[in-house]
Order: sequence, then structure tokens, then C-alpha cells
Amino acid sequence: MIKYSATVASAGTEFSPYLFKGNMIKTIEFCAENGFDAVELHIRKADDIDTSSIDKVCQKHNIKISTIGTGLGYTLDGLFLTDNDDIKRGQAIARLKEHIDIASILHCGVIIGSMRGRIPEGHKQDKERAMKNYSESLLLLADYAEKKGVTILLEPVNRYENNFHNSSIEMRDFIKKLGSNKIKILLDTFHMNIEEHGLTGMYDSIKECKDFLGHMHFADSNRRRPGAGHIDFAGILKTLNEINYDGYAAFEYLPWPEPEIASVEGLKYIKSLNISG
Ligand code: LER
Ligand code: MN
Repeated sequence: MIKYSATVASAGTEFSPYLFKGNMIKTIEFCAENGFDAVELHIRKADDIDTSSIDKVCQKHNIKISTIGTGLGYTLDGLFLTDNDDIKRGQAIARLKEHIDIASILHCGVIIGSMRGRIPEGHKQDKERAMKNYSESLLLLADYAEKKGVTILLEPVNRYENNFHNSSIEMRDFIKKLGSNKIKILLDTFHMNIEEHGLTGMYDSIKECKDFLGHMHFADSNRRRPGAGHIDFAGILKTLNEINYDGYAAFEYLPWPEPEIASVEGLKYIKSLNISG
């Protein structure tokens, strides 16, 4: 059975694809009242949130935290794991450990999407160093996550936002090579719509990633709510059911025309497809 989560961020711009911004407690209450199973928290750093109050309000309303999104650490503070500056990369690792600590209390996963960073332009040695730094940092974080009982979710991001591991298969192969069972893949339908090949590409990739799939992000082709663009969510849901996916699909898209309508209409549309898993 697929479970549905709504995104809330502690900060962000008009163009950030998060449904809600600001008051996390109020958002959790709204999502619980409106049929969501969980909420995905996008936070910059640990003291953005009061973890214990969040835990309490979730228990009170019988709703979960599915995931912690970490991209604000990149967009607001410039922290990333491919950084060839050892001090700054150390800060990125420390920041992600903070997120893992919170996830361990809230029993959820930690997403690494934008905080992967980019591979630098220029010399081959710099590129290779960045890739080595990235892999080593991830393995170190996977060890930490294992001790804390947390799963790390690596997200392929489209070519206009990042310059490596853009497609699902590239990311799956990289995860396979890393060989840690604490690192799984997060597939985002918005990025997949740009990167996957052919008419059945999105479904084929979901099937190919099945042994590694830990989380989904749902957004339509225009990064608005499911049903507002041209992605075939009936096909996506059928494929997820076929592989017996029982994790979360978090609604990560633009709050258009406003957060309450975008979240509720998105969920209504997905449920109207009547594809139960
Ligand atoms: C993060 O989940 C993501 O999808 C990025 O494209 C955010 O901009
Ligand atoms: Mn995403």
C-alpha cells in the first residue's frame, strides 16, 4: 500500500517546489485532517525545528514524518558532498549527521538530492577527486545512519539542476556499486519525466530500480499537482503496485494556486484514479 506525504519547508523561495512553508505544526495538523499519511520536512539545520513538539503532534494526530529533505543546506548555505574543499565538505557531512539524528528520533529517512553537489568543470583530476570525495562521504554517512537506524535516500535530479547521476539507472548502478544497504534510491516523477527514455521509460525505470527503491516524489510535468500536467499517474501507480512498493510518495511540487488547494486536490486526483495497492 502506497502512503502519501506532503512537503513542508522551513524556508524557500517562490519557485521552491514545496507545498507548505513556515509553521510545521500547523501543516502537520492540516495534513492529518486532510487524509495524508505523513509529512516530509525540508529543513536547513537541526535548530530550524523543535523535534520533540513535532513528534508529539504526530502522535496526537496519528500521522508520521516520512522523510527529511536536506536541499536547503545546499541552496542557502552552499554545502555539498562533492566539494573538493575538505573543510566545507566536512561541514556538509556534519550537517547531514544532524539530519540523521533528527530522522532517528522521528523514525524516517533522510534525502540527499541537491546536497550531492555537482561535479566541477575543468581538470580530469578535480572531477575524479570530487567523485571520490562524494563516494567516501556517502559511505561514512551510511555507517552513521546504520548506527542510528536511518535510511539515506539518493535522488537523481534532472540535467538542468545537476550534472551527474541524472537518470534513475545511472543512480541505481552507483548505489549498487557503493554496496550499502542503508542507501536507497528516491525517484521523483518530475525529474524522471525529463530524463527517462521513451513512452514507457518511467515505468521501465521504476521496475529496474525495484530492489533499491526507498521513496518517491510526486509532481506533474509542470511541477504542479498530479493531474495538472501530462504525466500518466495511473501508469505510475500501477507500476508501483506491480513491484509491491509500500513506501511513501511525497507531494513535492509548487503550491499553485495555494498550498491547501494544491495538496488536497493532488491527493483527491491520485485517489480518484482508484488504483489501490
Ligand atoms: C529535491 O527533492 C528536488 O527534487 C530538487 O529538484 C529540488 O529543487
Ligand atoms: Mn524531488
